[in-house]
Amino acid sequence: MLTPTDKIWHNGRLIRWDEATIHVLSHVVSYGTSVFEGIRCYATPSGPAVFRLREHVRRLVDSARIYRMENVGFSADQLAEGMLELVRVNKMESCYIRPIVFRGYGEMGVNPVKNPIEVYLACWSWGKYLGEEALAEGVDVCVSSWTRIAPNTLPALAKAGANYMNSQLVKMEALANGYSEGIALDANGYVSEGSGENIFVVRDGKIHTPPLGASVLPGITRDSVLILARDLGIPVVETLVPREMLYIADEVFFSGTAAEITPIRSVDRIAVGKGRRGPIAEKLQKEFFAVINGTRPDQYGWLSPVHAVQPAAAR
Ligand code: PPE
Repeated sequence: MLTPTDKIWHNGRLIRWDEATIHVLSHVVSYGTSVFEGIRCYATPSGPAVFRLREHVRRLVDSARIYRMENVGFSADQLAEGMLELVRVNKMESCYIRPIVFRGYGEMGVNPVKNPIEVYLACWSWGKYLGEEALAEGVDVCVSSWTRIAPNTLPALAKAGANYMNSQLVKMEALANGYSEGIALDANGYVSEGSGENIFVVRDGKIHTPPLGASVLPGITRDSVLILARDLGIPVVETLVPREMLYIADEVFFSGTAAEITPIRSVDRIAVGKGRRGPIAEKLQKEFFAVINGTRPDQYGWLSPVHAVQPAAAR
């Protein structure tokens, strides 16, 4: 169960957790009119720091724009500052941050534009997404019988609430059949992504990941993996991945804010490689965790400290 924090940010104002309620006839409830983000704040030796805050805010603004919410009422800087303030007032060392932009209460009917845009920022403590052992041991997954949202239906580059009805079908089917997660194929039958993760496939030392045209969310962890792999000198390509590549791969792994970098040890009960975490996933995890835990200098500028850094003279 969700453990409440003190405050939630609503349209620029901090309100109590229990006050953050909406009317049942808000546009979002009937029509799914929302875009959102998922961001992690990590405990580092110099205090809590938000991972790739700018990139997440940018994707939120992009998602809103795709749905013709051209002005959400707050600038990217205001939203970013709102999140840092939220983590501060809730006194969190680490947490998951969930900004949500949606169409609220006003008019009924499919046309959303007369309904007010509401912006909420919330945070809470969120542990390991696919189970405690997943990061070290890997997870057992299946290819879903559900197809990922297709081009010209729901735009995959937007992180919209409605997309997650598709993700829920994928996830529920996987769990019902005894798997941790499902992988959806795109409308052309190529590998797309997990219900809440991007996917990577390794063969002969080279990493493959589906391109943005394969109905994937442009994952920020995905981008981080591409950068880390490049800097480790591991060849990586964004390319169409046929389903059967999953069965003959040396390694397969997921990336996501919640899932971080999670190895996959079997697909459809076929062992991936040796049936456990592979060396490339392990190497990338090591790099990734060194950055987010702040045990290595933040060479990419990926961490936004929650507490303002004191100028040297004031220390
Ligand atoms: N694809 C999907 C469909 C997706 O939902 C996520 C994030 C990703 C890829 C990875 O994107 P990124 O987080 O930017 O690296 N899924 C979020 C939702 C989890 C949830 O259950 O809610 C997340 O990981 O925060």
